[in-house]
Amino acid sequence: MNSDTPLQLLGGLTAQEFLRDYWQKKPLLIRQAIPDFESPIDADELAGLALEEEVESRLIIEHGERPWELRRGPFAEDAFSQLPESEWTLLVQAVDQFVPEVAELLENFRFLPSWRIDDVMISYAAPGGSVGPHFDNYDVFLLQGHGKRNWKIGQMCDSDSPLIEHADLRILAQFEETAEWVLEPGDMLYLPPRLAHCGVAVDECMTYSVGFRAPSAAEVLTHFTDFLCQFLPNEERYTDADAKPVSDPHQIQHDALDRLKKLLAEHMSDERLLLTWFGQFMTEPRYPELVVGPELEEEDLLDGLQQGAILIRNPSARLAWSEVDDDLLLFASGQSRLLPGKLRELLKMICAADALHIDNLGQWLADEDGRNLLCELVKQGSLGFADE
Ligand SMILES: [Mn+2]
Repeated sequence: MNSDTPLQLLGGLTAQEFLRDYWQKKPLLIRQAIPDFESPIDADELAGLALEEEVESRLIIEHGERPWELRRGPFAEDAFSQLPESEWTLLVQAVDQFVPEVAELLENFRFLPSWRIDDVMISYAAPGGSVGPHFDNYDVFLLQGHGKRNWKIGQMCDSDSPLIEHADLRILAQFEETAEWVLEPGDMLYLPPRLAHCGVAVDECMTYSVGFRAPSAAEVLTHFTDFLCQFLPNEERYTDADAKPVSDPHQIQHDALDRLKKLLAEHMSDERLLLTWFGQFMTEPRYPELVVGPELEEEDLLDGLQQGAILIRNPSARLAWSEVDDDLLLFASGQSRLLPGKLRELLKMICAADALHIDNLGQWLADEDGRNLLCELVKQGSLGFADE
């Protein structure tokens, strides 16, 4: 995609302008980001998903058994008939993994790295429904799918911002309103991380939230060091072959710190390992149990493709690629694979294509490494055969 093309989704801004002026910085309201948008699923279908075991869902009832009552799914079929007329919200996580038409919406966000995108959450609210004023630690695009929602935005928050007392929900005790809009279907609001916001359903409405992944500094350090340590032998230790006689044996001298800093820097600056860890971490599936594949022989894969079978990405899988020196790394659902540079176009196609078949795979099926890679990805569950 050309970053100089004005995008309807961004209200006529180019990707470059949006990233420079708004992304992670300030909110942006876009009227008719997707003109005449019609929600690909309706309230009943969303409620149906909330009955499923593998789907994460929540109900928030403002005046329930206690204020802001939270109920977690999966729900029983009669759960919705017993709700009040107004002031409740049903939230369903990662609908893009279960409804292909919802996953297609993400095509609009190709100006951002796909590995930064987390999921599409859909909320349905009865009139007056809200989840309370709160902030999130990640970027979000709020696309109005159906009905109208009133959005208010407020102050920038952090972990010291006062919250109301609640066991499960992080609702702000203070909200300093700075702007307010009513969003109609197709309108979209972008919010940077930590900006207070509060959306209240004007009439019954549905809102799509495209959320992003950003590991916390604590997660980066914990997980990367855990990953690194697998490669560090026990005999590799603090060393001081350069030690000098000490005047006070009880004092820790600063030269000890210098040796530690050197030890840390040596390992932390290994770019190949850092990239490998990061790619694996960012492609970890939200639901790993949904990324499983069959036993498969390369021959059977070839036969299948030759008979017209189509391979598609498992909607629960996450894929990304990168390069190290002359080699390539493919990250697939939390695993990494070092591959020869000649496979570059195949990797790009696997990550981007909606469908892989005999016509677009063509030459790659004649390549042993290419064939092997496709077979491994099917066995791992990242790619699967489309149902005919
Ligand atoms: Mn939010």
